[in-house]
Amino acid sequence: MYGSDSIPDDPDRTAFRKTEKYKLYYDSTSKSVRKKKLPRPVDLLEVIDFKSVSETFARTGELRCGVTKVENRFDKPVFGLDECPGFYFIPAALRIEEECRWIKESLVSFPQPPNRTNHNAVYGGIHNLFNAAKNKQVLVKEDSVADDATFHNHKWASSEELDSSVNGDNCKPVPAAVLLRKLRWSTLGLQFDWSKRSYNVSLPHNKIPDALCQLAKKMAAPAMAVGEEFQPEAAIVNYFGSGDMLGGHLDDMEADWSKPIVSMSLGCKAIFLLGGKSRNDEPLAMFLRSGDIVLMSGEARERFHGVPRIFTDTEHAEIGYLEKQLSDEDDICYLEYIKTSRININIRQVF
Ligand SMILES: O=C(O)CCC(=O)C(=O)O
Repeated sequence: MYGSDSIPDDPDRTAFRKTEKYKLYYDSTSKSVRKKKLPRPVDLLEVIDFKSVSETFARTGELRCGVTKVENRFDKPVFGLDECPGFYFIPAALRIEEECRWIKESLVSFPQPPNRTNHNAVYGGIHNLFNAAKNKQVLVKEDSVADDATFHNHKWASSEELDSSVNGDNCKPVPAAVLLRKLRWSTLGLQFDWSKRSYNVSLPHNKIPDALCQLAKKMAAPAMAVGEEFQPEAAIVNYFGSGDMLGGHLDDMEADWSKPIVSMSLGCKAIFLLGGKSRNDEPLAMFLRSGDIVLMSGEARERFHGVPRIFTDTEHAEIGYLEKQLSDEDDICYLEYIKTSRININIRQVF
């Protein structure tokens, strides 16, 4: 699932996997271990850039071959692809203030129980992870269950408060900063059970926050039938660090595929691959920037898709403008995180 050092040369790799050439590979030509490994340059010429599509369209009214402008009552241009009905791209759909708001919510409130995260399996629900990381705290086992080898009963402690007698070898204190870096997903609304690959409606959950619901309804409009309104019931928040990727997959657990998945990008720029109904269909690659929104509905829902690469270097991440917006002392912690990360919030109607 994550970045590796060399490109495997397997003739049986599917067309989808081959396009994962965009993955982060490091040049390992240097013999010296001390020499910093550099990311291998990758040819980005074939990657569709909807920012430039949008700018060219605004300037000249022209569109690149294969791209269409979708008529809608939306206040931003919405683009589609001739060969992919049901796929919509809304470049710079979010205002900068909205980007910052959803970055903060994704880090502070979305991973809060009863929402589940990838940490649940080992630690149970963890409260206040982001603040604990900001305050350099560590997760320790609660005294009352010191003989229990799991971390399901835990509390935050400062390093000064650490009592080594409570935490045996099995349960070393874990820095919140490490847990934050290892946060891969959180789920909002109806909770998804990854082990069963289905929604488990009996798991405790909160409704999707109202502001996110309203935003998703508005953004979903270009993909909805006239007179119908999108009903956000669940969302998955994906957190990507440098070298992380999301392999080719289908989102097929919702009942009605005519309803779109509303997918919002925040933070560092990424490459998104939109494949076909088989892994053997060669995918199209496109850039996803902070503030872009993608809708996948109808036929597009049957297509494999994935994210092989995020760009965390200053030149390619394209989030310099967030530095100004998050320059207050209270916001620096968000900036530090997002400078080398990407967050994706994808919102779904389940039934
Ligand atoms: O990160 C993205 O843009 C895509 C996320 C996605 O495909 C998923 O969560 O199923």
